[in-house]
Amino acid sequence: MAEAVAEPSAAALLAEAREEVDRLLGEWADRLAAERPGRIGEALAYALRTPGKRVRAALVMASYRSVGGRSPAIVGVASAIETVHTYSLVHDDLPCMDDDDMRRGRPTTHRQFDVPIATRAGFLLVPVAARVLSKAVAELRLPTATLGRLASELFEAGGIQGMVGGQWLDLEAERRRLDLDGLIRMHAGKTGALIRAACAMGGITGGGRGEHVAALTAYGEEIGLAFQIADDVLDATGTSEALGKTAGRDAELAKSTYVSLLGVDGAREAAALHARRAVDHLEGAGLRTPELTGLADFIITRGH
Ligand code: GRG
Repeated sequence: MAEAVAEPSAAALLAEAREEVDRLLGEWADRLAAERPGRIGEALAYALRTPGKRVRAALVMASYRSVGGRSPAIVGVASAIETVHTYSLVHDDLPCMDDDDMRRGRPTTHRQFDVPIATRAGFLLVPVAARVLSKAVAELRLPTATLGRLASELFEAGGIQGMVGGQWLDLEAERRRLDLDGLIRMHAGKTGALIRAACAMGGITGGGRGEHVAALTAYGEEIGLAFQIADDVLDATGTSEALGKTAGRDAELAKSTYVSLLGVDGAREAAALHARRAVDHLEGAGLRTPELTGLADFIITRGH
């Protein structure tokens, strides 16, 4: 895994997010394996237990705290997003998409099990995410209307207007050169939508005022782009060992990326620009916190 370089409060938050989300998703893994004994239950548990950086979870938690949220039960909302993200990784690695063998330093789910099981486990994680979210909202004692708002944010971001739509553009763009606008559209959907939703959901769960949720959403939109640009740079410059997945896949698949369009230095500058814009949105709304600025910095410097 890429080494985390983050300012102290962001580093502490990421460590907290990893510990808390791993614990909660570990409980869900046990529950699902007991509900569904056999290979599918095992595959669900395997995918949920793979150790990610939990950046989206940390963004939920930091956004929640930035508007005054204080309950530790926020980890449930964070884990719901991480569950959707995990499903996307299981499917992204399938032979019909990126066809990868390693993820998070471990064999991908279809390598550990097989393609039909990994395909089904990926789909099954979507209703699991809904269950995780709904349990979290009950624990936070929030009204049903808030559950509806959070579910809309999460599942719209995960759908054709967001992550699936962006991945679709990505698959269509293989071996075809995209221009910068096309690339931004693809990145904003494929990676940005879920990250944007993480920030919005943190603000909504914390009961943030309209303009605060809007600023967090704008921050999330910029930071989501910065994240995917940094991911493109890492794919081009990192090692498989450090990344926990096969490095250099974008070039192998002849994908258009920020690196193929702007070069490594140009891509790094673009990531830094989006991160700066992200923090400006917070500043404009008086929401700048060390955790949120530290996460913006972590996103563009990770793996350096
Ligand atoms: C049916 C077209 C269609 C799509 C299904 C597969 C899919 C949905 C979407 C793919 C979305 C995807 C994999 C985007 C890449 C996002 C990304 C940069 C992942 C890496 O995120 P990290 O670094 O990973 O946060 P960890 O492992 O730390 O969680």
